[in-house]
Amino acid sequence: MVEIVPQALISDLWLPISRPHSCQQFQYFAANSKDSLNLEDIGKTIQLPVGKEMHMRWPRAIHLILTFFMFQCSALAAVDWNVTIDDQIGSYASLYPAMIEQTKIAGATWASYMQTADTTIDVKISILNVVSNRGSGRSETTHFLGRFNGIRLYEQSAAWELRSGNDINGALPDVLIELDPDYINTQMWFDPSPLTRSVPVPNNRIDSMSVFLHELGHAIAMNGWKDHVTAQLPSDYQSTYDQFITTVNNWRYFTGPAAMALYGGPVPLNAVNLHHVGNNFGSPGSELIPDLMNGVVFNWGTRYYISSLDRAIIADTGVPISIPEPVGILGLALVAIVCQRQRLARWLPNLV
Ligand SMILES: [Ca+2]
Ligand SMILES: [Ca+2]
Ligand SMILES: [Zn+2]
Repeated sequence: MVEIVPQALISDLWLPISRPHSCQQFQYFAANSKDSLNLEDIGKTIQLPVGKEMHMRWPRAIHLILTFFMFQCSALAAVDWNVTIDDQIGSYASLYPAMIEQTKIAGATWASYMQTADTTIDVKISILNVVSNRGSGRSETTHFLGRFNGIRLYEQSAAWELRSGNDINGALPDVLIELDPDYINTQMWFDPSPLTRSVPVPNNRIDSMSVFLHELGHAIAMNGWKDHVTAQLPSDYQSTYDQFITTVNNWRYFTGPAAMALYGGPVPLNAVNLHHVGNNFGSPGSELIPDLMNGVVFNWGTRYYISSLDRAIIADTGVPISIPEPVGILGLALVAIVCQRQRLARWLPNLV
């Protein structure tokens, strides 16, 4: 089990953007809809205006301390992320350790917010030429939940296994992440310190940890079959994410109750790819461009963290993931103390 420093709660803080980017890396995706959730991200590059200035709300040190103690709760969950590399290009052996370690950390970061079963999520990273020249992430299959109002409902198999411990496809991989060699060669920067995420991300590169967190977000929940243009289902089935996609004035929104409560209303989804939040400046949801699961841009030189909104959306899909409440510092400290005691009680049964 990987020991991680849980920096993800800091995602609720926006760190200052130190410099404007004259050229920003645009990452949006289109996806194919098929019988199982076999979807692929397709992206391209455009120029965007400079991002908004954002500021830290709480002192970073206080959050670091609290997140450390909050993580003690997550230590109760026993998800092992088993990562294998399928290098079809054959020239990336030197990056295997970083890819494996970072995917494990990204998975553990997601799981740290969840109430999970004891299980092993097998992730296969395939390095191969894909049309998008970029990356993608998905579960390998789906789990049938039932028929509601005549529509069959499916969750992604990774979500099912995380919450139930049941592996729907046996020894086959549960999650597939695809990385194009061009994406690796020209875009991705592999963080030499993925636990602390403290080394500056180069100005001309996308942060690898952000990529792995993002792709796992798709694999766990933000995926489906609705057509990206029409928002219509292909047939009488939908994903747990699809069910909350709603159209208002020709814009698509996510209308899960937890996400709406947090956001203050329907959450604008990306007009090009429904599996992401936010749109470009001048369109609904431009303030969501800094979100990990945004569909507009992954800035070079920038780290992305799991946001409260990401967690709320995923909670709406049925994954048992915590959604932060505005409890303040004292409330967080109290939870941290309780969790720390629980953790100690687990490892030192005689303590309490
Ligand atoms: Ca498994
Ligand atoms: Ca499996
Ligand atoms: Zn994506």
